[in-house]
Amino acid sequence: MADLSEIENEFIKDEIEEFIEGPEDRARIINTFVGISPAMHLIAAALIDGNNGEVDVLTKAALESGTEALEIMDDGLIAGMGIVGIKFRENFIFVPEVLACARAMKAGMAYIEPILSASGIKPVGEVVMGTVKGDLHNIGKNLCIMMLGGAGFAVHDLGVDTSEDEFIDAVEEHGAPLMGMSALLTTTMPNMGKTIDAFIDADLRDDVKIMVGGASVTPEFADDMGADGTAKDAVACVDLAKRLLDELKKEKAG
Ligand code: B12
Repeated sequence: MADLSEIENEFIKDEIEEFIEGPEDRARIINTFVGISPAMHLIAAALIDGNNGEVDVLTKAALESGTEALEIMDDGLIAGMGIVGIKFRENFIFVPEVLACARAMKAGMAYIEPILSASGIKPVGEVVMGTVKGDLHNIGKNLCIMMLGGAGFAVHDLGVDTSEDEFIDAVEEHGAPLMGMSALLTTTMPNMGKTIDAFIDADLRDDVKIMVGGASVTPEFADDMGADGTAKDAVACVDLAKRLLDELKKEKAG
């Protein structure tokens, strides 16, 4: 197993030492950073620092020096975001810091995305995400979208106050196998269930896996309303999305 001492970048090493406490998280993050180039460490460090100007400059320079866009995305931007996600989940940093990191990620992705789409690299999967009808809270949803994007999903963001029909139209339009709904108000949480019922009525429920989330959404609530799963934060949302996609593939194959 890789060891922390094998990582040369002092900033990344300190971040792991100070903030990544769980043994599984630590092993995964160390493995991510061992063996990647010094330039990718610098991009990840600038992203963790929330420095969008630096990410912009370093990403451009890496591309100009011949580094592949995919390598910059995986070993620089996504690797950095992995640490940010855990720091947020464990309450070492809060929404404003995460939003700064998200801006930094965007600065790098502004160079990477056009290259990847021109080269026809397929996303991990298509996801439709939105905050349900009557609800204007979007910070948590946007964090999930950012992490999903970082993990290679193509995300179609329907924004806030999204009606049942808007969810259905978007899933049909993009042929998305996965959908996520967010709700923060006790008065709007039932709209997630109503949207799921609308998918059943439209005979589309078997074609799409549906995840739900928001501070008050429990696994029991998600189950009761007929969702396929919930996750308590943006890191867990990515794991859930991957698991649900796998499940759908197996169901379709069998
Ligand atoms: C910021 C905020 C606002 C902002 C929203 C700005 C914005 N652009 O989002 C503004 C000021 C607009 C606002 C308005 C209101 N708010 Co408000 N708001 C909050 C606050 C302080 C923070 C919410 C937040 O962003 N949390 C941070 C994010 C990162 O966490 P999160 O949303 O839970 O998301 C994480 C997870 O839940 C999960 N997740 C989220 N979505 C999804 C989706 C999927 C698919 C998955 C898998 C996971 C997932 O991952 C996320 C990332 O880690 C909360 C209180 C609190 N501390 O929670 C009140 C709170 C949610 N608001 C509340 C209320 C009452 C209102 C208003 C009705 C107030 C009023 N009287 O006008 C209005 C409603 C407006 C509307 N129609 O929506 C109440 C809700 C009470 C309740 N249980 O119903 C709360 C709890 C405050 C309180 N204690 O009373 N609010």
